[in-house]
Amino acid sequence: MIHLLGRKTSSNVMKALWVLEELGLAYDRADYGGAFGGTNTAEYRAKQPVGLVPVVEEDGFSIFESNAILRYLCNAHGGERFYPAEPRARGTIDAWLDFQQTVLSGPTSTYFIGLVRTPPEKRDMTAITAAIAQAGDIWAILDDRIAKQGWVAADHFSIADIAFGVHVHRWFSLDMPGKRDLPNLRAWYDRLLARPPYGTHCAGPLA
Ligand SMILES: N[C@@H](CCC(=O)N[C@@H](CS)C(=O)NCC(=O)O)C(=O)O
Repeated sequence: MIHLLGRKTSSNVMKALWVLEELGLAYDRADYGGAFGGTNTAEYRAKQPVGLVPVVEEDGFSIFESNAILRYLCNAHGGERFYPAEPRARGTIDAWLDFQQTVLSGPTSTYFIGLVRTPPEKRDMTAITAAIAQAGDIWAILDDRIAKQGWVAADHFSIADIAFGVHVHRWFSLDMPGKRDLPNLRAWYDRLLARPPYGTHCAGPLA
């Protein structure tokens, strides 16, 4: 049995939920992080050294970092259709997974936490406005790729779509000044919405 540790409002936990459902795996989930706490214990830190979510456990093995979890679950449970073994196909998906973590996650966190989890009087609107512009430039790169091949890293759905997809719902749901008009990105978001795990776990009300 697979155990997912992490609150379901976390974008990184959503990635794990989404791939678990796409793979048709049996799992349970326990609330950790945010208001639930539980991440400062020695036991939890042994699984995630800085106390973030998510963590996945299976038969005494545990793994952290959401994109590593995506890779592990596909590797361990027959997910080659979402994460091919062929070195170039895999390398391209890995590059976009790293790009999501290193380039996209900074600005998306700034505008999401700023607008959804911070009271209006405490918002740093200068930082939020800059993050919206920065994220718009990154989403425009995705818009261009999607126009050419339909998906983020390949001509089919892959775990790179999961890594970016959890953030695109927030982009389209938030009423933000200066948001770029990106029709191919919107069409891809609509295709993600047609996938049941995305609608169930990743496209609910923002919280
Ligand atoms: N690079 C890590 C980032 C994990 C992360 O930042 N998780 C956030 C939620 S999205 C978190 O744990 N925040 C503190 C909390 O929920 O207590 C990953 O992809 O797993």
